[in-house]
Amino acid sequence: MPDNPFYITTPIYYSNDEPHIGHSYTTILADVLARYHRSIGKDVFFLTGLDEHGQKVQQAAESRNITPQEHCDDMAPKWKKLWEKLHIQFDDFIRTTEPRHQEVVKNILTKVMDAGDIYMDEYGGYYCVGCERFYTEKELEGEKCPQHEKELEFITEKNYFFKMSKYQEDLIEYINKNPGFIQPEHRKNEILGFLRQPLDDLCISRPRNRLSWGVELPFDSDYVTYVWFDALLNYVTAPGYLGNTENFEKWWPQAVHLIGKDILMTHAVYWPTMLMSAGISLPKKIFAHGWWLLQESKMSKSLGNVVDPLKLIDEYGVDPVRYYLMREMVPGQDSNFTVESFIKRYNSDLANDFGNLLSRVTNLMHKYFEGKIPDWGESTPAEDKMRENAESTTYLVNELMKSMRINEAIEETMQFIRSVNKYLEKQAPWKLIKEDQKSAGRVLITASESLRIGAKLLQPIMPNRTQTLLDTFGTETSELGWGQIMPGNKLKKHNQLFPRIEIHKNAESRKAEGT
Ligand code: ME8
Repeated sequence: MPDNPFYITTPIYYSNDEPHIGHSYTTILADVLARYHRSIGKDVFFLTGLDEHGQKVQQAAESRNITPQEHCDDMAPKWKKLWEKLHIQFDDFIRTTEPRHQEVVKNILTKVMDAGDIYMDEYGGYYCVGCERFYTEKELEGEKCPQHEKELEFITEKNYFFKMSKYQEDLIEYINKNPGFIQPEHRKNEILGFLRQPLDDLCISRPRNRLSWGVELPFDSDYVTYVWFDALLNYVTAPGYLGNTENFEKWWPQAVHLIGKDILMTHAVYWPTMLMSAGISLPKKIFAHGWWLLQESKMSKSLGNVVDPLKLIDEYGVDPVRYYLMREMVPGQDSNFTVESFIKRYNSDLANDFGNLLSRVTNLMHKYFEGKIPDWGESTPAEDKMRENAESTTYLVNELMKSMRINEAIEETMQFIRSVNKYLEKQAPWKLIKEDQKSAGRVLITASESLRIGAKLLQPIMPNRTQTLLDTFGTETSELGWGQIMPGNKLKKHNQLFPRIEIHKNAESRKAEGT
């Protein structure tokens, strides 16, 4: 069994809505990390799924005149279909309505109750259905939810509470002792700042007569729990908290939770304190990325500024969408999604730098070497430099991928690809061929090997198109090291890897579609 298991999770998304670009981003990021860790020989467990209980789902079902379960059963395949379209290779897809999960919720609630950490109280607070949580006055801006900017309703009712405050000091100590626990750094500081104020206890129930769509409390059948005391537990359900101790012990200590910054508080404060109370160790890392922003006003006016992942996939293919999302967002900061920047990025990086290079190299080999990869020949300092460059890029990209700096890993790889373009320009094999066929061959195999390595480095991000490139050269090995390409291999025919997107044509077709 490979060492160092790698367990990666996405949030489980609310099943009341259709997936959009933001959900796609987190899930692609998890898939890229999962693929990368598989490629370096780690044993990977990649979990995603759906959060199916709560008021939002109940309301969505009511508005469709169907039961919440019917609504959830209808929505789950839609999410799975998008993930399939985005080539997401998850290992488990959890739904909170599954019996395996509800058993865990009841089990952990019982443990927390037995630890003396749950009590009943009458409570008044501002409830946001969007966030599915109460806000205290000090957290609000006026009477509006800071996330949804909606007026909130003040609700008073008897409910069960979790003594979150009891664990405040332990949590602060844990965060300070484990600097990598909350990432990026500024998010950790945000949480530590928040923890300087006394922590409130957490309302974890709803009376069944107000909300029935949740997990029944094991100690009071008039109440249900939903969303946070339900959903967060999915992360321990899936690896086998109940029923598969060996599996659980293998995966759980390695858990990396990828989330958006909107749910940082619930993951970095609620979740660790719940685990402390239940006597379960904490996950390895919580990584909160920023938001994709859509500038509505500009969107309708500017060129093709439509932000719909499904449409983009249909129009430009999955790999370019994955590439753009991974390249464009600096994790930890917000990013604007516009089709203009997508097209610009596509044309410059993928069509010009990467795809063109493959076409140029293979065209020359078809023209002068009967469509075969030429021999290495004697290397000169220029080839030695390319090799050094490939090796240092590989090293750096590995380091960046391991620390989840995907955008930087991509940029390093693209700089390397640009250096291959420069090498080719400078060596000009199309001129060399006239007097020195061997040297022209040496340049072409060197450029091909560099391209192969570039494709391997980009494979977790663009699994399909990079495979086309690797198939073109017909190398059997999946090794990254220099010198794997086989002289004499016949090139396989390939379509243009990234055909240039013509902006005018595009604008017209969008106009015709009325978008
Ligand atoms: O919060 N930019 O589910 P949710 C980037 N069920 N990421 C975005 C985004 C955007 N504009 N919009 C959404 C829930 N996301 C709970 C989670 S987990 C135990 C329970 C992504 O459907 C991002 O990962 O509202 C964010 O945290 C998540 O979707 C919220 O999904």
